[in-house]
Amino acid sequence: MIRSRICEMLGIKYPVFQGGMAWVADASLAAAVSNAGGLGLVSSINAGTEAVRNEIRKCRELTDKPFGVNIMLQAPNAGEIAQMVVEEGVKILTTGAGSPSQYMAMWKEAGIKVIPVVASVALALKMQAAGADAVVAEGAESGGHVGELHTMPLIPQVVDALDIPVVAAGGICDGRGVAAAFMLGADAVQVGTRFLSAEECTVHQEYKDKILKATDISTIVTGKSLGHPVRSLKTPFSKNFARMESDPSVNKEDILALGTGALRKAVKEGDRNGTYMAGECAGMVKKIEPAKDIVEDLILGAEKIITGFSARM
Ligand code: TUI
Repeated sequence: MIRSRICEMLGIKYPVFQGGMAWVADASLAAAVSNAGGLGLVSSINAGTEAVRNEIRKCRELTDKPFGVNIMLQAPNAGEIAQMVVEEGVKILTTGAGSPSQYMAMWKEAGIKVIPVVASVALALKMQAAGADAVVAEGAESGGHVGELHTMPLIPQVVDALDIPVVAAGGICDGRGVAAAFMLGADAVQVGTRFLSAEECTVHQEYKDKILKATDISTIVTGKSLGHPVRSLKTPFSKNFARMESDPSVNKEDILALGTGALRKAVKEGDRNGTYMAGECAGMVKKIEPAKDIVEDLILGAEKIITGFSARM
């Protein structure tokens, strides 16, 4: 069975993290992934700090297995969330979209395993020096907020630079991706897009339908001109967003206003003016199934490839 030092560190059966997807990763999904032997993550992006506290408490009722919280550092309430997770006795944290340096001492003091998401070797090194227990190195194939490097060159460069475990993310969707991540030197994988199709994922049906219909060329990165590049499904809305961005006569405030609240609208309402964040592997997601089947498919699929591998002639 595929196991790594991350499994011992976190007390999980399989080295599979579920991405802490904003608005999406609630107690229902996180508990299902943890119950399946992976690491479920509850997102800090929800209807405010108290709503996140509630999801953490709900998750604890739904699973007795380890789970974590993902903190989106660019959120206005990130500082409040950083405190709240300590109060709630959360044991595992991942962070995204920035550097969590200012919170590290508080979290380490509380005995929390801290696993920042990084998109470059420089930040990975900084996080290791600051006391991170592992990092998630996320390539730009992923959905949502993206960095510049892609998974294939990012993972080995981060692995070579660090001593702590590296979790590979970005474009990993089935056993082939998991096997590849291990070949690149990763100790675990983080998977987001595939879990959008989990039965326990509570996103609007329209979101799931759009993922199931996606092909290889269904995503687009917008927001680069605003300093927030985000990968999402191509829709009339996201294509219009891209057009406005490249039009010098449109001012930045108007573009920003268009994007505000758009992820929530997609997740909760299936709104056509929503942002349907998804990774490049959305085209590989073909059915709705229990989170347990997804976790097992990822692991068993990888094992089959690794044990039976010989080069195709
Ligand atoms: O954070 C993510 N993915 C996200 S966050 C998010 S929430 C959102 N909602 C509405 C609009 C936009 C976003 C959706 N998806 N992934 C982790 C990640 N972190 N990817 C890349 C990074 C990253 C990039 C630059 C981390 C640090 C960094 O530089 C930090 C520094 O200060 O050097």
